[in-house]
Amino acid sequence: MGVVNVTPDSFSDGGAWFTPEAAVAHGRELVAQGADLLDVGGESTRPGAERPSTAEELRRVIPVVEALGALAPVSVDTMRAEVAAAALDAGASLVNDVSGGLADPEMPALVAERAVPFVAMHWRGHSRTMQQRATYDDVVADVVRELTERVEALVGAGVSADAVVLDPGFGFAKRAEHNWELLRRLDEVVALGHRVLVGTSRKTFLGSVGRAPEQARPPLERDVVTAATTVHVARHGVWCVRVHDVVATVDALDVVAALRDGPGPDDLGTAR
Ligand code: PMM
Repeated sequence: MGVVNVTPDSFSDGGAWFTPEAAVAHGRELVAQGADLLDVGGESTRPGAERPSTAEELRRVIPVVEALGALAPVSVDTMRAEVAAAALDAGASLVNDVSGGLADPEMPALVAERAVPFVAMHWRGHSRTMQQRATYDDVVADVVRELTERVEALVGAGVSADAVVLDPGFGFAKRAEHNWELLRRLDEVVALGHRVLVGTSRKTFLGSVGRAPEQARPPLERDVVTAATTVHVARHGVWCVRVHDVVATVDALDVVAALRDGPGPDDLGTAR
């Protein structure tokens, strides 16, 4: 899943694709590089971010979904049922809600009615205050329990269990040690039996891995460490990775496929 952020303030690619033309061109490039799915979002969820109005979010997202939906499967990254409905009408085929249906009480019914896949991420509150909620007894057990509660609520609202994709929510109300523990014990999330989506791409905990805080990698220099996490999670049975750098991700997934299946038919072992 390639990320198309139509936002002025995302932490990872802050404003680079803010005009509809730039966002569509970027999405086109990600598909050419091998993305199977494009995630179009109009609200930044970086820690501390303020929310755009619904009208502004619609203005950002809908023209881009319309243009890219003709080219590839598109998911809409939104916490608002009204935006999700308009995006589905404009050609999106999946809803990615970082609040797992908690932010907008209308969301579960909409997803049930439209019968589309729904990514329910682990979430404990909006970005402005979420890092204050990063307290856990056992982060993996707590995330698994809270995701299970979301599945029950969604299914109770009429969403098919098969349509629910789960995401542990890397970086959302999580400190670095929480993110690493979730990666280490990802099997416990996969064991819930749903498809799993992982979004580690360019997150802060990858900036500082192996380095002193003052040497931390800035967001645009986190694609190699992101690809390393992709190898790990792909080997633990995740269905999808949400990433900014599709080229590095395809390379990482080729390594995983070669480890699993052997090298491809073109590799005669003569090159080196
Ligand atoms: N992370 C961001 C935005 N949307 N959606 C899902 N399902 N999982 C994530 O981890 C996730 C997401 C924030 O990253 P960005 O600002 O780089 O898009």
